[in-house]
Amino acid sequence: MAGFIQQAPQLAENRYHADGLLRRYLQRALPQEVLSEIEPDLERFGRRVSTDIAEMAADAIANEPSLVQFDAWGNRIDRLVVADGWKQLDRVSAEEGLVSIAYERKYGEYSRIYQMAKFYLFHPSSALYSCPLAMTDGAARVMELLASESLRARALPRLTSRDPQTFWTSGQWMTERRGGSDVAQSETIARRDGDGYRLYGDKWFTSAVSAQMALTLARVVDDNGATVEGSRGLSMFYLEIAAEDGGYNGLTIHRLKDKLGTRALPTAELTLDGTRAQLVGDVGRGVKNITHLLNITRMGNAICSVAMWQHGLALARDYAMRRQAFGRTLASQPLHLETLAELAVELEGCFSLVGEAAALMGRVECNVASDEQTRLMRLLTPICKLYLGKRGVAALSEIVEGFGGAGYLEDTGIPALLRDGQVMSIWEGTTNVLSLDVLRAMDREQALPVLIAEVHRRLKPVTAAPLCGSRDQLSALTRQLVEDFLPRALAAGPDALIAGARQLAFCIAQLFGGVLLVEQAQQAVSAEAASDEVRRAIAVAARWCAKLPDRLMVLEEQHRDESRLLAGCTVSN
Ligand code: UCC
Repeated sequence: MAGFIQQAPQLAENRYHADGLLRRYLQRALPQEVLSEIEPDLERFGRRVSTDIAEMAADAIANEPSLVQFDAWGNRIDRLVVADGWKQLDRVSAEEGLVSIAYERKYGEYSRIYQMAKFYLFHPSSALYSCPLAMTDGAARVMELLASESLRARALPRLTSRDPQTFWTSGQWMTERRGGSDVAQSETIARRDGDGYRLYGDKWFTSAVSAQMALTLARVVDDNGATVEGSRGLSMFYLEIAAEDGGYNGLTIHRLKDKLGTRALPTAELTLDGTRAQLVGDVGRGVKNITHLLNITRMGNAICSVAMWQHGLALARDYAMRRQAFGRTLASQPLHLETLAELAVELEGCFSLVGEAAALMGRVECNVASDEQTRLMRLLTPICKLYLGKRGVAALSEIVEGFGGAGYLEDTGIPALLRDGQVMSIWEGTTNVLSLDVLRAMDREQALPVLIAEVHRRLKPVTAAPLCGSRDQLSALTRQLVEDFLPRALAAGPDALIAGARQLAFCIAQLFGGVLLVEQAQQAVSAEAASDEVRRAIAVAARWCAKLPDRLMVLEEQHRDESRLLAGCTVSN
C-alpha cells in the first residue's frame, strides 16, 4: 500500500520534565530545599521511564506470565514463568527506591510525596509492576506498625531494600471464593503449630504470586476446634511463599487468572495446605489490621488512575497536533480541543485530590499530623480511590475515542490503557464498597465536620474577583450538603443513606477538588505568578466548579420505592 502514512503519537523523552501537573504540584507541596534536592533524581527517572524501563515493560507485556504445573515425569511443580522484563522491573524498583523512599524518611513527611511522585512516573511504564509495589508498600507499613520485633527485623529491611538481591515484594491475599468485597465470609483457617500457625484454605485472587511474602486473613481454630464466624473471627497472618528447602511453603497454585487487562501481572488461584504463617496483630482484629495495607494500596490505586489518565492525555494531545482532518489538525478544531480541555481540567482536580491525600499520608506516617488531619486522610483515601478510579476509566474511554479507529487497534498500545484502567475501579474495593467506606469514615471517625472546616478554612482567603463566583458555588454546595442532604438522608433511615452513598462520595470529591483548585488559583493570583499561569489556574477552577452538582438529590422513601421498582423491571426483563 502506498500513499499517506499517519505519524504515530510521541511522548516527550523526559516524562518528568513534560509533566506540568506533577511539577506544579511538587512546587506547591514541597519546601524549595527538598524540591531542589530531589529534582535531579526525578529528572533522571523521568528519562528512564521512557527508555530502558519502558523496554522492560514492553517485554513483560509481550511475554505474559504462565504456570507450568507438572514436570515431564508428572510431578506437580507449579512453576511460575515470568518475563525477563518483569524480573528487571523488580530490580529497578529496588534500585530506584520506589518503596524505600517512603520508609527511609530522609525528607520527613515529604518523603511520601517524593515516593508517590516516582511511583506515578513509573506506573504507565511498569506493565503493572506498580501493583506488587503498592502491596509491598502497604505490607511495609503493617510490619512497621504491627509486627513483632523479630518479624519486623526480618521483613521490613527486605521490603524497603534498595538492593535487588535482598528486595522482597509482598502479596495481599484477601479474596476468597465467597468473599471479594465481603471478606467476613473468608473460610481459611489457622491452626496453632509451635510458636506459629499453619493455614488451610483457598485464596481465589492472589495478585503478584511472584512475590516473596504475603499478608492474608484466616480464622484461628481454638483449643476446642472452634472458630469465630464473621469479620471478628478473622486474624491477619504473614507468610513466606518459599519454604526453607526452596519449594513452596504449603502452597498449590491452580491456575493464573485470565483477566481483561493487567495481563503481565501474575494473579493466581491457590490453596494453602499447611502453610507456615505468623500471626500479625491481635487475634480477631485481622480486618482492621489489614486496612493499614489496604489504605496504602487504595492510595496507590488512585495515583495509578491519574498516572494513566495523564499518560493517555499526553498521547492524545500529541496526536491532535499530528493528525489532520477536514483540512486542519485536530488541535485546531474547536470541538476536539474542547474535549481535551475537559479531560485536562478534570484530571487537574483529581490530581489535586490525591496530591492532598499523599501529603496528609506523609504527615500521618511521620507522626506530625493533627487529629483532624488524620481523620481527613481517613476520609480522603476512599474518596480518591473511588472517584479517580471511576472518572479515570471514563477519561481513558474518551482518550481511546480521540484516536478514532487507531485507538481501537491493539498494536497502537492504546486499547491496553482502557483495559488496564478498568481495574482501578474494581480491585481494592469497588466504587460501591468504597462509598460505604466513606459512610464508615464519617460515622466512626467523624470525618465530615473536619472536611467541612477545611473547606471553610481554604475558601476564606479567596477574594480574587474572577474566583468569587466559584467560591460562592462551593459554599452553597457545602451548605446544601450539611443543612439539607445529610439531615434529610439521616432522617429517612439507613437504607436511604446507603442508597445515596455513591452520590454523597462523588459530591465530596467534586466539592473538595473544587476547593483545592480555587485555592491554587487564589495562590497564583496572590503570588503574582506569570499572567498565563494565573489565567490558566482561574480557568481550570472555574470550569471544574461549573460542573458542580446543582443540588444533591435526597433519597427518601419515595426514591427507594422507585429504585426497587426499576430494579424489579430490570430483573424481570
Ligand atoms: O487483594 C486484592 C487484589 C490485590 C491487588 C492489589 C492492587 C494494588 C493496586 C495498586 C495500583 C496498581 S483486592 C482486595 C480487595 N478487597 C478489598 O478491598 C476488600 C473490600 N471490602 C471492604 O473494604 C469492606 O469494607 C471490609 C472488608 C473492610 C468490611 O469488613 P467488615 O468486617 O464488615 O467491616 P467493619 O466491621 O465495618 O470494619 C472492621 C474494622 C472497623 O474497626 P473497629 O472494629 O475498630 O470498629 C472499621 O472501622 O475495620 C475498620 N475499617 C477501617 N479502618 C474498615 N475499613 C477501614 C479502612 N479502610 N480504614 C481504616
